[in-house]
Amino acid sequence: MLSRKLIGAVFTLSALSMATSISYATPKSKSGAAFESAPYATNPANVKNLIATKGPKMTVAEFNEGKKIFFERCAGCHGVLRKGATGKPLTTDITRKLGSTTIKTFITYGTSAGMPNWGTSGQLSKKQIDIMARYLQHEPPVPPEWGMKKIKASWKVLVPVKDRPKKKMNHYDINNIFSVTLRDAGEIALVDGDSKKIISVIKTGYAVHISRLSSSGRYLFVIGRDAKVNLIDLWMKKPATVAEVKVGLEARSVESSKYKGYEDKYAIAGDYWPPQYVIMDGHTLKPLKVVSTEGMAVGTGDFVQEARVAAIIASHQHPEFIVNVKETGMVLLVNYSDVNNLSVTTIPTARFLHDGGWDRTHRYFLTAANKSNKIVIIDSKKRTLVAMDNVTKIPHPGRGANFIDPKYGPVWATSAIGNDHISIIATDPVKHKKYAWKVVRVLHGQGGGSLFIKTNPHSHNLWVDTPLNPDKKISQSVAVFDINHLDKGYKVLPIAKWANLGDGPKRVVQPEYNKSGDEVWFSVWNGKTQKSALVIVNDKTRKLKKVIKDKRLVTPTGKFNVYNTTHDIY
Ligand code: DHE
Repeated sequence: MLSRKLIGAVFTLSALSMATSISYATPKSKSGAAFESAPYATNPANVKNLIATKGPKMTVAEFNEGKKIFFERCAGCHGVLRKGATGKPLTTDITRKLGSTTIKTFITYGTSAGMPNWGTSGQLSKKQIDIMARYLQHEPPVPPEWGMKKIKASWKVLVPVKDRPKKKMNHYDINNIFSVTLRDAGEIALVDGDSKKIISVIKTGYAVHISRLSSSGRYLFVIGRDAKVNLIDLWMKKPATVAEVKVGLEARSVESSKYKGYEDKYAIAGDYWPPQYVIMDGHTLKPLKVVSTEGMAVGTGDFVQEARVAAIIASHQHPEFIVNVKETGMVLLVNYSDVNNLSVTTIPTARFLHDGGWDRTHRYFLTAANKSNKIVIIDSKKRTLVAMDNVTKIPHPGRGANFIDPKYGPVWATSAIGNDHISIIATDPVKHKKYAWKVVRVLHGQGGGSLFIKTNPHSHNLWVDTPLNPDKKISQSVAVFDINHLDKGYKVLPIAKWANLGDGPKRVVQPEYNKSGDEVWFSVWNGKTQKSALVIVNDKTRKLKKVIKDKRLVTPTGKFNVYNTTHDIY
């Protein structure tokens, strides 16, 4: 029986991924591979082979298989150049010293530092492990670049601006539409929050990742892991894609300009590969500027080629996008007032920046440097670093949760992947100065493996998911705290049980509120060939309100309510 607290445990996603896509092997044991090991969208066939004479012998066919396995299983953690990120570096100076036998042992059994047990879990065969051990002793093949020429060639305007509606042409309250990620289908579902009916299912990029809204709430931006951006017009009778572009080979983030005077004007997408961000026209996705994020790492000053772009958030204080560069630990404030002559403020923080969100005033950006176990706080008005708080372990806030703590005033909260901690940081430097930017409370949730935490200004509930916890009871339920009585602990709601779906991992992921803040929606994320659902809870009574089941809801994960996402309410 696994410990409920699981301090220091490794939480993994690929067991689910494996079950959700035909291209993955079926796992035979526990939680499997690391969270970061979602398959890279980069097509290994396009990556040049570098079979070095110094590595152990292997055929071209074996090398190609090694490359495919590496991109599907390993690149997320170790990086495509194998310089290390959340996983250890695997460059040939290291791997050749380790030798085939030791590498095989690591791959087979995993390590306590987080390396999954690919062999004993049955996800890689002995033959595949032997190939991988030899493959890693050859130079890492580098995926191609994806510069402006290729970006432009991929750009399509399907409905020109002049042919788009002049006013909203449908009867939906578009503010209460949810864009639901259908991860393994490469689609999003638009769900009407009022009728709870699916309005349409729209084809997007591969292993689609997040949705964001334009400042007016009219345009929806969706990014796939293959770096394809879809621009969807919610004013159309039946909302559909009006433009698309491929900004790279691997990506996770997209955002739209929100500063006064620039509403809906620009969009930005951040790539994992090539390491770069791309600024686009907000109405057409016309690519305007591509900027590399390669650079020196904070602390060491070492050059990092694979400096991936993690979260991006639009500033409300200046015409700027705030861009997290994961491996260098630099937060970039990219000023778009003159896109031609771009000016960028670079703030050194901590390495492995990942996700984050605003405090309730939308001035301070609180973001996780996850493997550094820190929350970095940026003042977007003064363009400075305010503080870096130590939190444990592997904080993962999503966008975090803002509420008024009865003792400490306005606070922002994050949960964590590596333990049951919910860290609460005070965010009011005016009326609660002595607490500001300090971790004022640590609550204990159901266990580690949490990805998202949520509340709403109209609610006194704080919801904490735990989809990566290896204990099914925990991954299939959600904890809810009463904000006014935080010391009284939490209640558990059996969300997956309520959905009554039959077989499968059925992980409960990402609470999201409706527009009026009286319902909270959860995804019950099952395997690709199994039934999934959306479960809606009455926020006041904490009772089940509705289960949305539909065969089109394939692997639902993130949900983005138009109003809350447009206005950064969380
Ligand atoms: Fe995400 C946000 C990266 C795996 C669901 N994810 C983010 C962001 C980044 C990121 C950088 C912040 C974007 C922003 O705000 O601009 N995610 C990664 C990864 O690198 C990782 C760990 C592995 C990978 O290879 O992709 C990863 N993410 C996942 C999942 O497996 C999840 C749980 C399911 C899925 O759909 O893929 C998942 N990530 C999400 C969601 C958000 C997100 C729902 C947005 C949360 C929000 O409330 O804004």
